[in-house]
Amino acid sequence: MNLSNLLKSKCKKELNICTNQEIYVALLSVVNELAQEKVNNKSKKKLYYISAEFLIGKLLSNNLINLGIYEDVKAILKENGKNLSEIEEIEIEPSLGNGGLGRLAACFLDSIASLGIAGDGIGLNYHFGLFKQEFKNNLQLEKKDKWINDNTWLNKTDVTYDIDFGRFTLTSRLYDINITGYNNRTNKLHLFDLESLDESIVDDNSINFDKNKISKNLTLFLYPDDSDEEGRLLRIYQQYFMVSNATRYIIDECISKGSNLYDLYDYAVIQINDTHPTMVIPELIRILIEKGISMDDAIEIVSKTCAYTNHTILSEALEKWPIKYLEKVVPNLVDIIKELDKRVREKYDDESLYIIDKYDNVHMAHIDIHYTFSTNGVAYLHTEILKNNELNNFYSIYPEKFNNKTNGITFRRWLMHCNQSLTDFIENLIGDEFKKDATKLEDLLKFVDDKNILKELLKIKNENKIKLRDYIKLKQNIEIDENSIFDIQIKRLHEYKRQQMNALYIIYKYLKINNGDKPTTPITIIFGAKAAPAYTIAKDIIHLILCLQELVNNDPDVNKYLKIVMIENYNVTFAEKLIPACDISEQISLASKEASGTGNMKFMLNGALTLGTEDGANVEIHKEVGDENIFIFGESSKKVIEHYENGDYSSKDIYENNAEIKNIVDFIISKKLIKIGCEENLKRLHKEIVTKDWFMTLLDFEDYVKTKERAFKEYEDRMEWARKMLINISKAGYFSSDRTISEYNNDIWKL
Ligand code: 26V
Repeated sequence: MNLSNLLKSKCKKELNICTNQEIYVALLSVVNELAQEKVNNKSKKKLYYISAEFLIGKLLSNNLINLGIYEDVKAILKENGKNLSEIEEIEIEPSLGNGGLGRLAACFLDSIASLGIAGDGIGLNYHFGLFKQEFKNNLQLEKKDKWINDNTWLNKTDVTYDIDFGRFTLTSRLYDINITGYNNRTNKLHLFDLESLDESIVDDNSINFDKNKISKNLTLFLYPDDSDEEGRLLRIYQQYFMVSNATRYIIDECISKGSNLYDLYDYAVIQINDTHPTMVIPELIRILIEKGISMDDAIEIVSKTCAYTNHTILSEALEKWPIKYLEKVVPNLVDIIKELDKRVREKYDDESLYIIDKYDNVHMAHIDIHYTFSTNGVAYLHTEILKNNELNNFYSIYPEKFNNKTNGITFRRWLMHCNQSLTDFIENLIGDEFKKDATKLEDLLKFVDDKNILKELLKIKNENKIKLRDYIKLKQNIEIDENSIFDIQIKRLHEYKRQQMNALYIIYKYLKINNGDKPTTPITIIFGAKAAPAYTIAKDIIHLILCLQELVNNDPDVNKYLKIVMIENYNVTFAEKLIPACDISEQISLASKEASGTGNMKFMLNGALTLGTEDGANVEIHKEVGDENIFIFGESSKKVIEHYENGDYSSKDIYENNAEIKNIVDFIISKKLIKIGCEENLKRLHKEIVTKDWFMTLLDFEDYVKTKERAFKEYEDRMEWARKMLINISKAGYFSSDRTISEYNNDIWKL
């Protein structure tokens, strides 16, 4: 049946009289049918990518692109007076991730399928996701994000398991989402859910619920608040539920393909995405022992089957669970974890390598490194810091296990889907090979001195800026000028990412403009960020930005030159509109702290120039584009690490000895801002910056301002800027997740 008839048959009437909603539902069904035809269950060995987050974004148009029917569907709808982008608006974005870690997992699934590799994702189906962010009185409020309705990509399966928590048993059910590859096979994202979940226990309009009712709350939220013991226990319940289901599923599938379990690693490779799924190691050992395999053999089999990816060096983010929590939640695993620890102690006389420390905390990452065959970092610098600093003791005993896999992004979503005009422009210049082989983008370098081409590139950027202008007006009722410079910082809110430094720049600029020192080209500074509900200082930073937004945008003397936008409920869908419209990409983390970053790559690919520190993958972006085509500032990671080692950084010294900085920082608690905001929050943030500033904002502030001013100045020369844009786009090929996944496959998975 041709596509048009198939669609009609799903709608059961002529398309021109269907509502958008009806067409959306029909497309969902068409896509699932076509995707299902491409599922391939024949391969012997398979990858299982276990992750607490899969930030997949809306799937309709990506699936249409990957199935090769996007243009056809668009045309058929147009013939019938319908508009595909309006239909895309109907889809609700699943709220299954927090930030880069979850979005990386989603890009990886796309690339795995697109490269034709047999590999499925395994995670949890959180009904209310992370949370929906709302702003009220310039503060962040958290609401439940009910993303599941009758028309999602979730397909209910017959697979259910009884998961034994020692003190009680809970039943799971598996829901599958089809992951279509670009002109290739379909894989699956397996999301386990709790059969007895009760959505009604969450208060309306909030994220509050009884954390003790595990049989009702287990899959309500991603990262439920863990500032108290109940919250921490709930996270362990969730993690065990995830990995116990995963283990059962993997073992069943491998046995059905003929594994005798002694050869499990010939059938399965398990990639552990950060430490949230670490308990898969003792759980798999436990199940193998249950099946009659000895402890020695079970440990060996599991160590040959599992590999671990580290995504952060921040010690507060490296999971440690008190053994007494594990005794309560997963008593079946405790003896195994103690045995794993005992074996480490027998071999090494070095406390820093132990799994259970002297305070009886279980270090999850240590289980991973000892009992998997591969530990990788996510960008060159990050892996070097793991090897030479953070995990140096482990690196000394297992040099062969450590490897780097620099992150990547899928160009299907972050170019072809989100920036169709740029995609067409590139295709007209160099053909369509870059869609399968991203390094072909380098062919664009032929055009760097072609004025007409550069003008066309600027025109595309300007059109994307107009689209964003209209979208922001529609969503947030803020008016911005498309001829201003769009300077964008979108990422989780965290002190190490230093949104506060950008906020201080706003104060700097506001004071300058008030003093009559006006920028030649107006500037629009855009933020998007959610702060963890219990992370007070992060929420204070959002508060500061929102207060500045109110102050600046309502000041008639300033708002002609400077505008601030804080995007409400920043998510993948919003990112897809922001990134193509960006001029300057803010990647300003304290050097050594951002493991990689992936937004930096998306911006580069869409022709934004990076303003950044030598951190994470910025280092590699810098190397690709050269000094001329990026704005680098700030202290090096080496120096920063030395500051931490010597404990010799003092923000107070800088504050007290630099009158301009003092003036800017003190503006946080000025009458003007306190009138707009909450005195308590602003004072707390001010104090934090002056007396602690753990992530060294003031250390880099002057260099940041200087470099940002230089970038704004260089923006004036439009041709020169466009040349830099084109160079960034042409050098982005390395950051395709197809490259990353090929490396994982060649070095680790071997599928
Ligand atoms: C988690 C937490 C949890 C609570 C306390 C503070 C804190 C700080 C950081 C994190 C991050 C956990 C892991 C993570 O999401 N890492 C991100 O992984 C991305 C994909 O590899 C990478 O691009 C980002 O640089 C890295 O931050």
